[in-house]
Amino acid sequence: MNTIARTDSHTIRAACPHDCPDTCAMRVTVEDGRVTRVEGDPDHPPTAGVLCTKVSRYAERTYHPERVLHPLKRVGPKGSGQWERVSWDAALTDIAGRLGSIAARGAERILPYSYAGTMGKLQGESISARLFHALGASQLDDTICASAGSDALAATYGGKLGMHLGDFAHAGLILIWGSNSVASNLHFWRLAQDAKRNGATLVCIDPRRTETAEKCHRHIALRPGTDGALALALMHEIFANGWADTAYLEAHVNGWEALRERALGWTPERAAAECGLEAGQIRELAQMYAHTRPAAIRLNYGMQRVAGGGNAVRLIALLPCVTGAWRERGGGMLLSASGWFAGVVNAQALERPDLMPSPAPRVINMTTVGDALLQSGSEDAGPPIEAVVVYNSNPVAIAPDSGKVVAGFRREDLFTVVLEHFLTDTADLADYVLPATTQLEHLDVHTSYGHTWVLLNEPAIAPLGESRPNNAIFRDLAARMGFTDPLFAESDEELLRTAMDSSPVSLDELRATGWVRAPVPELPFADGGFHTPDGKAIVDSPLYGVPDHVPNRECATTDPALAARYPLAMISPPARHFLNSSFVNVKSLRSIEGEPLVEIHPEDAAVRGISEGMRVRVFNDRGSYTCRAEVGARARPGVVNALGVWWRKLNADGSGVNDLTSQALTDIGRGATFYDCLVEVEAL
Ligand SMILES: Nc1nc2c(c(=O)[nH]1)N[C@H]1C(S)=C(S)[C@@H](COP(=O)(O)OP(=O)(O)OC[C@H]3O[C@@H](n4cnc5c(=O)[nH]c(N)nc54)[C@H](O)[C@@H]3O)O[C@H]1N2
Ligand SMILES: Nc1nc2c(c(=O)[nH]1)N[C@H]1C(S)=C(S)[C@@H](COP(=O)(O)OP(=O)(O)OC[C@H]3O[C@@H](n4cnc5c(=O)[nH]c(N)nc54)[C@H](O)[C@@H]3O)O[C@H]1N2
Ligand code: SF4
Ligand SMILES: [Mo]
Repeated sequence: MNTIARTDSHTIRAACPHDCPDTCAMRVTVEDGRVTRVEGDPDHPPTAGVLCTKVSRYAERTYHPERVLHPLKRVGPKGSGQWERVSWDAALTDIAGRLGSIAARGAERILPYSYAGTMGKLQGESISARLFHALGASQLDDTICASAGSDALAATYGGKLGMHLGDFAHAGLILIWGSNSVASNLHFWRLAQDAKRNGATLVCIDPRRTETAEKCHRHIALRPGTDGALALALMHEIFANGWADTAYLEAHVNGWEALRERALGWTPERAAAECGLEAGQIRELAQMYAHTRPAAIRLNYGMQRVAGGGNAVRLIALLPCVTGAWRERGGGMLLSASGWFAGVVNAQALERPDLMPSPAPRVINMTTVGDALLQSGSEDAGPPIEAVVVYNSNPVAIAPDSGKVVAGFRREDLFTVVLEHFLTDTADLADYVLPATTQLEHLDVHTSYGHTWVLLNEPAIAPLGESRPNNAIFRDLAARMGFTDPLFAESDEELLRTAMDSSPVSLDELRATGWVRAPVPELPFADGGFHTPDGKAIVDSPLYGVPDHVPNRECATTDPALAARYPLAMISPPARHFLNSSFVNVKSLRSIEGEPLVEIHPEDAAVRGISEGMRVRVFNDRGSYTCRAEVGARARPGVVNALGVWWRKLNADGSGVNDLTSQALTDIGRGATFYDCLVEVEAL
């Protein structure tokens, strides 16, 4: 029987769709056709029955009175909030016609813009990608979050590979590096607690005194963007004192001598000056890391959102080679586990990049969408962008340098279609808003970047109102644009079979249990075997050379004149009860977060006449952000923390933290540099 037609009380197996390394298995209780409870699956090992506060409120988000439940067409000027309810038929006929006539002049004038609003393989990118590939639309370079770290891992180990999540429980030392795990990686944090109970030492390396930092044994509060220098100084100590595992290096790391040579130039004193730390702290950390076994590193993407993010990830990723930590259960490092899913869920078969014309259409970097829409940056090769189709993302809130992003989306000559659950900052500037289903209303399959299970998400309820899964919308649009090949009409069930066709994970088992572990070796790199051509880790990359510390673009070392005008470094890590800009409109969660705020150290506050709770203006040459000051020790001197990402329209003056951030890119991976940002703060 079709589960969504049932009227009795029953439970559905589902998966959390959000961009979070934990990818929880969920149990959804449905009573009389309505979801009454969303809980963590107690049997799924990483989830262990627990969801975070945000997703425990998923039903509140799904039944939110402000859900967009029928297609909307703009009737007033852009951004005026004047909408007319239209039928699906009218909306899609008009959209197909508009996109078709733009494509007739050159399909690169159309830009699809999507990210990880859902991490589902089916609703994330399948029929959409097929359509835009076949059309020859501009390609989107998906750099907004993780590309510096991803490309750095690929350049070091040949892929996004790391320790098993469960093995952190066996560690004797865990460096939690650029990760507020309590907020953003809760199920790792549980294992770190297990390790702690068994005597492990936890060290947090983060400029901010986060919820995580205050629960660790040590907090190394370095300046933003100086992680590469710290990693080099740790290696300095390990090599200089003869603590390196030269047997491991010799057997499994190409060119390790070049790494030693580079590290020997980074004394703890030199790094301490760069990082804003004491040399003694670095010596002590090096000693701990070299001598505590097993030693694990949980790196997260927070530390790679700076000019030198890629180099820093390469250096930190090599630390377990230098000490041979990979040899032991509980030793090694994890940034992303997604490389383990190659061949497990077939994304190529879903997205069909082979449908693209030759030569391939131009690539637009999603991080510099502001410049791309205004043709104001370096990314202006080719014709102007005349249409944007946004799904699974809220660029007006989350992309850097909002002043330009907003101006771009406000262009009267730009045709914008947004598939959404809510009237977000981006939907507000659309010509059409099309209602999409949530995870409770559609089928999907998930991999994870923090563990190694594949999960199935069965729909629990029928789509609310007139909402439709992304795929249903793109199937209908493709047909109206004349794409009649059956591959544009594959149902979600067929897509699921396509994705799992040649997988080592059985679809039948997945349907029966809801989650299946991908085949990953137990101690993957105990004896080398990295995913590089010769199985050895790489120091001297043909693309990027030997890794080094690359300072922030916006700091006193690189740009003293700028630092004189804007002396405070701003980072904008996620607020615990939001997920990027998702959940900001869920009242119960927003009331926990309060209002947009910036944390500032008491010394920095005092010289500016700022006291606790005061309204302040944070500003630089790109823009300004108005929020409340929180004076205290969460911020280190010289650094302010503006937690994100609030909806612009929920702030009194409509400003957002990304009014301040820059479109400059990382050293590796063309990624965003949200945390490489100088500002000044003044009382209002
Ligand atoms: N609750 C919640 N969970 C989330 C998210 C969310 O928005 N809210 N976002 C999700 C997403 S999209 C991602 S990509 C993942 C990972 O998302 P991340 O953005 O990595 O999330 P955090 O774990 O908060 O890590 C950021 C941490 O890095 C610190 N940091 C900033 N700059 C530096 C630096 O230069 N060096 C070092 N060492 N630390 C620095 C910040 O203070 C913060 O504590 O989390 C996901 N989980
Ligand atoms: N200043 C600053 N900016 C940041 C960051 C930061 O740390 N600081 N973090 C950056 C990072 S790491 C990331 S990953 C990006 C994230 O940026 P985005 O990927 O844009 O993530 P969200 O803001 O969560 O927006 C996702 C949107 O997708 C919608 N959505 C969810 N599911 C579906 C679906 O099935 N169909 C459709 N059509 N829509 C759906 C949601 O309603 C939501 O509005 O933000 C980046 N921006
Ligand atoms: S957001 Fe992360 S921790 Fe929360 S339910 Fe989803 S996967 Fe689990
Ligand atoms: Mo992200």
